[in-house]
Order: sequence, then structure tokens, then C-alpha cells
Amino acid sequence: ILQVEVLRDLAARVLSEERFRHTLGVADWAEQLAGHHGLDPVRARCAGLVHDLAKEVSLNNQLRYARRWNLLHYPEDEQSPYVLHGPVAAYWLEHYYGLDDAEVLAAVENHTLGRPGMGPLEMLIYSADLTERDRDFPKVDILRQSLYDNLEKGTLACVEHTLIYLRESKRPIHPLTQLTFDDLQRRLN
Ligand code: DGI
Ligand code: FE
Ligand code: FE
Ligand code: FE
Repeated sequence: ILQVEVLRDLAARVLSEERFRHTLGVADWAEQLAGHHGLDPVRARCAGLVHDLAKEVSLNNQLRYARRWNLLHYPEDEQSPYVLHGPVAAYWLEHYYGLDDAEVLAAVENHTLGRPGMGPLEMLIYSADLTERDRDFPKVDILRQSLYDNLEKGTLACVEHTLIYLRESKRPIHPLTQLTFDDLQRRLN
């Protein structure tokens, strides 16, 4: 069973004040979008609350955990280890905190890169993470409206925004980010 209060306390205990604030922003926005789109608001809130649980672990230790638990699937995972905190958090939650909701675990695991074939809750957390109330960049209001209108189209717009941002800042694009974009585009046509 999912207990919102337990997961909230866990996040408050593990995270810095600033990261916890972001976490509440994602939880509130994901819950609101879930209600609007006929998805389970409790699952959405729970996933939002714990999505960044491993974010403040040092990158070296994230890599160590990822090696130990076989969470490395691409060479890029080791080149950009900050993409590992989702899979590491999902592993923790499943194996150390007894969280057994597969949809919530998948949403946590894939919140940074997405994956081809994402389910509604995975799309919701990926997108709410980028567009929660504390995020501030030129296109954020357009993305919020787009997510409200249509979750799949809105998520596609969020992934596209990430791709453009990475290209502009000359950072390597992870294969999963490109695969996620291609998959959503195919599904929408
Ligand atoms: O943990 P958060 O900061 O709340 O957000 P997040 O888990 O979505 O992580 C965001 C970071 O991940 C951001 O700096 C962009 C980066 N990222 C997302 N997709 C890719 C990526 N970085 C690289 N190098 N390649 C990607 O495809
Ligand atoms: Fe994150
Ligand atoms: Fe994200
Ligand atoms: Fe986040």
C-alpha cells in the first residue's frame, strides 16, 4: 500500500530544504494533472514525493550503487552519472523501503530520461518534474498548458524542450532521451 505521509516524511528526512521544496512542487502538480486526466492522484503524488530521493547522493556513490545493482545499460550512463538518480531511487524504494507499486517505481526510475513505451504515470512525472511551479524558463507556461490539454502531446513537447536545451548547451544526448522522443512522435501520428 502507498502511504503518502510516510513517503513525504522520508523525502523530508533525506533531502535538502531546497530539493524538498521542488519535490512538493512536483507532487502537487502531478497530483493536479492526474486528477484532471483521470489518473490516480495518490500514485501521482507518491511518485512525485520520492522521484529525487537519490539526487543528493554523491555521483561517485550513485555510480557505485548502479554498478552493484546492475542499473547501467548505456555507456552514457557512466559518462553522465547524474542521469542515474532515478534508477537508484527506484531500486532503494523497492528493495529497502518495500514500495511495491510497479507504476510508481517505473515513474521514479524513468523521470530523467523517459523510455520508449512510457505509461501515463511515467509521462506525468517526467513532465511535472520539468514544469513544477518553481521552474522558470521562457517556454514553461506553454508546456504547462500543453500538459493540461493533452498529456501525450505535452510530454512530447517536454522531451523536445529537453533535446533543444541539451543541444544548445552542447551536452551529450542520452540515447533514451532520443528514443523517448521518437516513440512519442510515432504514437501521436
Ligand atoms: O533531478 P531534477 O534536477 O529535478 O531533474 P531531472 O531528473 O530531470 O534531471 C535533469 C538533468 O538531467 C538536467 O540537467 C538535464 C539532464 N538530462 C536529461 N536528459 C538528458 C540529460 N543530460 C544528458 N547529458 N543527456 C540527456 O539525454
Ligand atoms: Fe531528478
Ligand atoms: Fe526531468
Ligand atoms: Fe526532480
